[in-house]
Amino acid sequence: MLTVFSNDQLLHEGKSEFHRGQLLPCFESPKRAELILAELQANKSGDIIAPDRFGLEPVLRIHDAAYVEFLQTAFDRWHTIHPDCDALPHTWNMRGARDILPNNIYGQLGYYSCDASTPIMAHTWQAAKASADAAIMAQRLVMQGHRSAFALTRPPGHHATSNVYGGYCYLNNAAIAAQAFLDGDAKQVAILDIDYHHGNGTQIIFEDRNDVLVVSIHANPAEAYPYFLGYADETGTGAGKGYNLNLPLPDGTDWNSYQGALETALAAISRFTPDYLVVSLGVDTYAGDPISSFKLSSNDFSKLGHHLGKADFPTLILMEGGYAVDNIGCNVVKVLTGFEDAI
Ligand code: SP5
Ligand code: ZN
Repeated sequence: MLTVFSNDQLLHEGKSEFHRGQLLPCFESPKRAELILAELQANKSGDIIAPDRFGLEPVLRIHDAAYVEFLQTAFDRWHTIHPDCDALPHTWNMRGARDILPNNIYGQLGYYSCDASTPIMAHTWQAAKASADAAIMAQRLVMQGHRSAFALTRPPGHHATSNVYGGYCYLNNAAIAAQAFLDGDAKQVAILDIDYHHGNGTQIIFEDRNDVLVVSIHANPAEAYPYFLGYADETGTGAGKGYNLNLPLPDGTDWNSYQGALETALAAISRFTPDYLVVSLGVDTYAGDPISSFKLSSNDFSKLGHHLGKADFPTLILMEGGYAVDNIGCNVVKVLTGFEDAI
């Protein structure tokens, strides 16, 4: 499968994230992308090309202009005060309080974020934009007739909303790509999110729309990040009622129970008859993942890829999470190879 990736995506390298009372080295590291690339090359998985630069227009179809400007300038504002560390928020809004943008950088970091595990450093914007460009480039290739393409999007995107970053995500690559299909020749697009964590950003972006079906298989939010969204009773709002499907699964889920959810998800997508399928692929469902609790094996990822290929849609696969770095390349290659073997 053709892969799209820009070396600029490696430039984001957060020092630490706040994790269970401690600042720990970031789980979401450039090494993840390097190891996936190395494994793609070792397996002669297909060409790896750099994306064009697409400007801000496709990003602004999903994200608020003020939020984008904040991301572009936040590090410089922080750096003049704190030259030795990354920007992390420490205060967020609360139920009952007001939706007002504070003036200083500390208040604004809290306003535009949802957690303290997502640092902003010198090159965060450049890398996040390059990651979105990879998604858009791969989207263009699929729209031009490629059966599939893989955008090695890192930093990931599915936790970002139109105006909130978090969960290691700044720009919602899947949402940007889905909108780009609709702004091209598509009438309907499905997003299948198979990261371990619920794609809360993607759900929020599309929950009131019926031109994008969002289906997510993920850990029960009562027990797992992002905690406050991802329950089965969230089916969409307004015109989007019936166009959101959440399939939360318990701790310890293995392929046996995962497969049923995947079949349910793909059946719902087939009924929707999308023009294109966007897959938010996380391999943090792997048994060895350091921050997750599902139990998929490397071989299960081949079966997963096979199901995706058999679904028979023009498909854009985007990278989301996966933190077992020793196995991340192998697991991603298994998905892509399983996909190609099915078509
Ligand atoms: C894109 C993506 O996968 N983002 C995930 C962000 C998760 N961040 C906080 C994780 C807290 C994990 N709890 C640790 C369980 C350790 N066994
Ligand atoms: Zn994840």
